[in-house]
Amino acid sequence: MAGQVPAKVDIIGASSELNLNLDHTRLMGNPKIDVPLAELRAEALRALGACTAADIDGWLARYLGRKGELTLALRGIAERPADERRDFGAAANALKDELEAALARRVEELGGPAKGSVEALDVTLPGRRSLQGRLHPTTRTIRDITSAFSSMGFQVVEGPEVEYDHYNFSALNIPEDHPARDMWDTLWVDRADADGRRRMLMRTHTSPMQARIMERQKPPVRVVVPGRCYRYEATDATHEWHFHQVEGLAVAEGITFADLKGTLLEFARRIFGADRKVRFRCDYFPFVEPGVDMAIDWKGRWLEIMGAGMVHPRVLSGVGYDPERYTGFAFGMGVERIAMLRHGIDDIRQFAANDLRFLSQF
Ligand code: FA5
Repeated sequence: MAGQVPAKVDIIGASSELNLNLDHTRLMGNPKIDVPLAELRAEALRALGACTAADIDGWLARYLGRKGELTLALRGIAERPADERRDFGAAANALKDELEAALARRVEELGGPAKGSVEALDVTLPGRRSLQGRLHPTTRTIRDITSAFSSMGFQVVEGPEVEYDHYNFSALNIPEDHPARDMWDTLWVDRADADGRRRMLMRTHTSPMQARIMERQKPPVRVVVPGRCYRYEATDATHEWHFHQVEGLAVAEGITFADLKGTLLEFARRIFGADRKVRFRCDYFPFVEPGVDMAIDWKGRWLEIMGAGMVHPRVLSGVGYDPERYTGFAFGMGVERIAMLRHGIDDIRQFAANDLRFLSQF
């Protein structure tokens, strides 16, 4: 083979001034530099002459595109022997200029750049931004809340949204026919037991996880439970029929109401800042004693964000804990309400409206 290759190759053509001393045998072996430029030139010009307007983009990609043959040759300059680099580089760049000029002439001959062709592209225009997804404000708020509690030593667990009547009500000291059930009307699952009773529902709060966790774990317990809840109720600016809560539960020996208050004040400081006003008030929940609710100042009034209290002895004994030995506190907070307070959102229905004008602000 080597004998058939002329030692001196006119790679640009007889009309060109760039006649280089190139030994083709030295171009072999590396795909980046294994490029006989003269052949490449002849082939590229022949192909260009045969191009229709529809073929131009393909031609451009094949010879001058990012992975085009001439582009690869240019990239291979650095890998050539030092004494050839300058001449080879000059030759390859001259060929590039020649092919670009030939391309421009051919495009003219064919009646100008086709719509959408590379020639029609103005590379000086700013690029189009690709759309980037982001977390829903509810998800971000849940993460902020759970990480505040994680740093205070709470584990994060999740539970089922379709729940047994037992965990949603009975295990929380709300027996059947107890008037407190009216506080949480919900959607029932159409699945009756042998007595014809419907025992499964969309959980009305995350509190059912209190009993589920305590049944499985001995004290000490320190968990937070984020999740979705459902209620059969009319919607307005601060009420949705489905929303999220984060439940909290801490049970051990010697836990007092001061621990509850201290933990919740620290949470409020981390999420809303030290200056935001917080209000505690007595409230009634059948599964705590005493019970409170916590509100944050919002547009000159108070927005309730959670219920809380000391776990009721009947709930503790129901899961096999000794209420004489163990005490604990629990709380359940509304995630969307917390996001409203943090970001100045005035209507809770925005969270599920799926409106990008709202969502892209977070
Ligand atoms: C409960 O759900 C109790 N499980 C909370 C609790 C847990 C008390 C542990 C004691 C111990 P309540 O129904 O008040 O309580 O709801 C708690 C929070 O969820 C409210 O303060 C509010 O922030 C949010 N929330 C309640 N209903 C809605 C609703 N319809 N839309 C949006 N957020 C709501």
